Amino acid sequence: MKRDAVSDLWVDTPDALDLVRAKAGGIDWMEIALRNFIEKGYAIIPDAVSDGAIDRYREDLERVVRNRGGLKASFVHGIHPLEELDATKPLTKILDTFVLVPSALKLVFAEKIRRFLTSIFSDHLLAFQGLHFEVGSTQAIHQDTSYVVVDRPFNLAASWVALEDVQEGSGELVYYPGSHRFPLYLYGGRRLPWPFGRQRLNWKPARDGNEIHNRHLAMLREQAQARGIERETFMPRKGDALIWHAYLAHGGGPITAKSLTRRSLVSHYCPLHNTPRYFASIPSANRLKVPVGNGDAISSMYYPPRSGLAANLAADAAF
Ligand SMILES: O=C(O)CCC(=O)C(=O)O
Repeated sequence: MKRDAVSDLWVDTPDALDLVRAKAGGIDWMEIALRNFIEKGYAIIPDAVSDGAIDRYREDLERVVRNRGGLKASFVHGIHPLEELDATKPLTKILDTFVLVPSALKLVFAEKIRRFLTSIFSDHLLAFQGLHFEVGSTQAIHQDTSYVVVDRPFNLAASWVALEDVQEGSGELVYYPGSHRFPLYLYGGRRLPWPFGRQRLNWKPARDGNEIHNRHLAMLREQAQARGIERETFMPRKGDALIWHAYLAHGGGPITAKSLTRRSLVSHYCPLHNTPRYFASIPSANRLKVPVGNGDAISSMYYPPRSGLAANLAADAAF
């Protein structure tokens, strides 16, 4: 697979570190964050979101949940109305809350997060595949490119925003620093020669089966071990954010203190000129990049845009 088929972002070029100073525009925290993103595959942005914005989002979310406002959630691989699931169970993810709870947009597009992502993408942002967690996910360490698919696979990043101070034992976010430069693990293309069996970074369970995916997860552990990379843990305060590279191996650590919550919000982004692969599998009327101001946009595969998305955004005059 050719490098430019994977990414056309400056942060993935061999001379990226030489460009950091100019790209940071004299802003110290940006320079540190860009350097970390390039070298380690993630950047931590302290105080990315205000407590007030988080409190408002959490209150609005609770109200929408109480009113059975139509939110959906995934558990393992299935998608269900939230009311049918227990959000306090690990692996339950409330989907695209920014559609039905517009105050989420203040978190998804918080100024520092926007500024950082706009710099690495050299474009406006499209936010999609939002995940709200009440407790630690306990998800195995993985690379997002397996499941979050964009027409150019590394033109993708995610933000993880702490909605409360994270406590030890709550199933903290964990990751292998530097794993964004691990060799590409390719799905497809094994049984038939190119172009019939085109190589991909994403996993298609029905076609690929579980074995090749399990080997991918094992490979991440082996690569880390072979390079002497220790797993790191994110212990943020409320409002801190971590941005991960599309290929950073990360997951949810074990929950050893069962009573603890670990509220967090994950958003995936690509440059606005790129397109998530799911656009091909949803009704054409829903293939929208809905503007949210500042030139950025959101999209959702879970909620028909006309029945909420655009209307809610218009209603939230404060944004
Ligand atoms: O927050 C976590 O525990 C992990 C989240 C994650 O791996 C993801 O959203 O891709």
